[in-house]
Amino acid sequence: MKNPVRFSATQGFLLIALLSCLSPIARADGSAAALPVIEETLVSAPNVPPAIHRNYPARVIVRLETREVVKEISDGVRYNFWTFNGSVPGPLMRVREGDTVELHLRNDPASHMSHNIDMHAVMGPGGGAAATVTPPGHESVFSFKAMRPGIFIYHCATPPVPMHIANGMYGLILVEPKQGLPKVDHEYYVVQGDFYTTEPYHTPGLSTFDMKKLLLEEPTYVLFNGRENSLTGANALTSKEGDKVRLFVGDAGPNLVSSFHIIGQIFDDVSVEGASLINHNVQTTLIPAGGATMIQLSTLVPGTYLLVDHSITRAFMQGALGQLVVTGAPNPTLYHKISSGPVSGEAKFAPAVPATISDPFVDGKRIFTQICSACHQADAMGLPGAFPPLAMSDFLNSDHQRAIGIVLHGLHGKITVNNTGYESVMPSFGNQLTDAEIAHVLTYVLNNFNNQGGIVTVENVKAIRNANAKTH
Ligand code: HEC
Ligand SMILES: [Cu+2]
Repeated sequence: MKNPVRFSATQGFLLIALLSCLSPIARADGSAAALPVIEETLVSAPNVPPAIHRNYPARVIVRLETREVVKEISDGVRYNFWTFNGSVPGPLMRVREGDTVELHLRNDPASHMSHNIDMHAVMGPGGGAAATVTPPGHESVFSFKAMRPGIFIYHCATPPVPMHIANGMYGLILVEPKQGLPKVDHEYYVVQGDFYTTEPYHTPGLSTFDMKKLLLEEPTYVLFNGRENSLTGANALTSKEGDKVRLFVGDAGPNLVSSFHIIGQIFDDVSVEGASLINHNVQTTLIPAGGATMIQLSTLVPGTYLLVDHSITRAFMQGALGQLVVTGAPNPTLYHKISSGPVSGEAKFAPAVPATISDPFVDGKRIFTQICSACHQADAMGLPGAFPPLAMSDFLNSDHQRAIGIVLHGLHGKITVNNTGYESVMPSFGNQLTDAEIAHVLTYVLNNFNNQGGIVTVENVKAIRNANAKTH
């Protein structure tokens, strides 16, 4: 019998040529060694690497180092973070659909424990966690093919996993679709995370991780980019009138789901759950713990816009607050304040009880219960970190005139009451309360709650209201 498989010299040559052509794509070990190699440039949040303009796959080398660092979590409050590359979140990795990503994960020799990485862009055991367990002073290298486009969380997955995430070990990896993303004027990177400390919110000094609060899912801080005020003031995100902005927003948890919202902005396009479905005209988008999204918006009206988790306590009392500052000329067709000022004639906010009440103390108690106690509490003891006490308040007792001004015009900025600092906002009640009502409530407060007594008269209030009206 003839050998059924027999090649001529020419056929054999062709076969070898064909195999060697295919080999970069079809190698059995999957290492795609023939792809062009690109060293990923990493920058820290809220910045991101530039858009990808390639139309071919590459082998992208990403170098991360896990580091345990003590940094500020809020002004004057320090925390021992565990990080990728020293920052929370770790840098955003940007690759193209079809790329092979080669991750080099080093663990700082000064670390106290092993770390690894689970990337939600990976299809494979543990999202890479199984291949990257790295003790202090070691390095692990693993590669994966980024097969699906989208924006994905990465995080440390070393037990106890919630603790590694709660200490700041997370970031985002963007896998751009082959055709790229629509062009925008600015791109920013924000990751929300919840933090658990034994010390109450804003306790100066070093705060420590609290396992009990983690288990109860009762965070002390809920933060964008691992630090309160990381996106406010000089650090605010910026844009110009008419610009398009893309936000890559993640929620690392470990526990809370984010109701991400920008006050005064509607999102043009939101990639639902960071995937390929695009939703339009969204007010608030849900980001699950361990999820992310891409948001595109148009900044049409100049002003300062607040980024919040619209589980709003987290924004105003736990730190989940950022700013987007839009510069440009006012555009009255789109947004225009027409007027504000006192309404002529009778009181516009009719008091719930007629102001004919003869006893100022009864009236004062009514106003205190209806209005002041909402914040300062029924026992006037206030709430730590949020509302100062009116009970035994050295601040109140030392200056009645100032107290009248506070109720008339509100108060914000740093104050110290009974040796404790507060920095919050009290709204003004000058439009809502009459001079008599302000006199009554302050007199009531001054003569109750172990305060030092005293009387505030209608004339006192009138004088301060008029004095301020003149200077304004
Ligand atoms: C919406 C919450 C809120 C309400 C309602 C409110 N306050 Fe305040 N008040 C605050 C906050 C917050 C501060 C501290 C502001 C700061 O940190 O600068 C404050 C501060 C004060 C202070 C000075 C600090 C101190 O403890 O002595 C006085 C006095 C005061 N409020 C009186 C009143 C009175 C009287 C009423 C009712 C008419 C009232 N407040 C209603 C939130 C509120
Ligand atoms: Cu870790």
